Amino acid sequence: MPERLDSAVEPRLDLDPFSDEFLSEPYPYHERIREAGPVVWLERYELWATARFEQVHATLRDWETFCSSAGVGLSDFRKEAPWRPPSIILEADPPEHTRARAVLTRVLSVRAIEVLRETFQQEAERLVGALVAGDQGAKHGVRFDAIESLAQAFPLKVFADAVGLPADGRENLLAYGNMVFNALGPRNRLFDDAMAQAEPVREWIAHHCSREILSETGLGAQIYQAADDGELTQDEAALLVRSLLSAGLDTTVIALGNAIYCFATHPEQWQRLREDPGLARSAFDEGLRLESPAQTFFRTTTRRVNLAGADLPAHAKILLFLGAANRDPRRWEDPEKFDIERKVAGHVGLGSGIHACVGQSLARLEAECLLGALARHVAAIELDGEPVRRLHNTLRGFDVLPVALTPA
Ligand code: OVV
Repeated sequence: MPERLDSAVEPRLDLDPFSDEFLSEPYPYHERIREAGPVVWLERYELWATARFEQVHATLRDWETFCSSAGVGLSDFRKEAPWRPPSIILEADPPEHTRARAVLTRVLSVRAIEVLRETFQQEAERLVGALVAGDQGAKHGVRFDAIESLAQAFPLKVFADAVGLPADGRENLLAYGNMVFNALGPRNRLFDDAMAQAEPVREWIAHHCSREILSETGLGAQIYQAADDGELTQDEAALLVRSLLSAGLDTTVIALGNAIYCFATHPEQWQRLREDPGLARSAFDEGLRLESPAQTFFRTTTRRVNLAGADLPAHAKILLFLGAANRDPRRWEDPEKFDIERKVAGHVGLGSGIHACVGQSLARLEAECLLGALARHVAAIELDGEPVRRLHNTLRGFDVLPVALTPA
């Protein structure tokens, strides 16, 4: 007789998906996990995991069996106290989730967001125009860090304005977003460093969730309006503003940085975008598929369940490798190819099901405006030095991305 039930579990892998080695170059590890089986047991964390598209997708969609209210990170909220009061949308299940989700779905709908398009477009033109004009004269190319000057600068202006935040201190959203997503992983060095960096801004964040701080017309005010209309309590409104501040900035910064990296390393795809800037929106999604900003999320089983032959007990954590599912050759032709004309709809870079990214229209609008402006004003974009990767428990992206642009 085996000593423990789980000793019979196959296949077992002794990988640490939150080690520097794994996070620096995850794709060969993803392949090992995907090819070991549809569902594997990660010994290090005593945890189930799946890296195949079919199982990741099915798990995301079955919220009754794979719940979010025990946390969507490694930590089980039923066993460990969360580092902050749980999100009422991310870390909740129906019926509680439904009410919060309805408010953000409305406030962030394609139609509601459309009023921001002109402002976003003007800001993208202004930002790209200024960069391309350059200080040193543009003839020999313009060199800068695309993370700071594009991927951060644009959302820090347009997203924070859209929410209704004052100009002062908005860069605090970066350290906070970094913390929120790192906290989904184990309490390793990345977690501790992120916490140390975020500690000084936590009070600022809490203060900027309050009604008095936010402009009267922004997305934050619209959430408080839902509270006035009886859909939420005032405290719930503050927590939903906190969700915007947690998940709305760092994610798009990383996604835009990754898209620029993909183009800088695939010049022929840049030329395709230049020929047809209308491809900007789906090019952004192709970047989300190939270099998924949110690499992983967890779920927790609510009952015993058989997933593709694996017998999971109730209250078990399962790690979903979204970034690996998005490169599963069972689902994608030439998965490692960056092809802005592929049929990319259906990727799980923004999740799937009831918890799929509620801000995705806003993210896509930002990307469409920024990449569109670049496509019109930039003839060529190349790497101009070694990018510096950010090692992170959840997010995959760059801290520094040196590029050289040739103005159009
Ligand atoms: C890390 C994360 C993702 C999505 C939503 C939230 C946080 C939230 O705070 O609601």
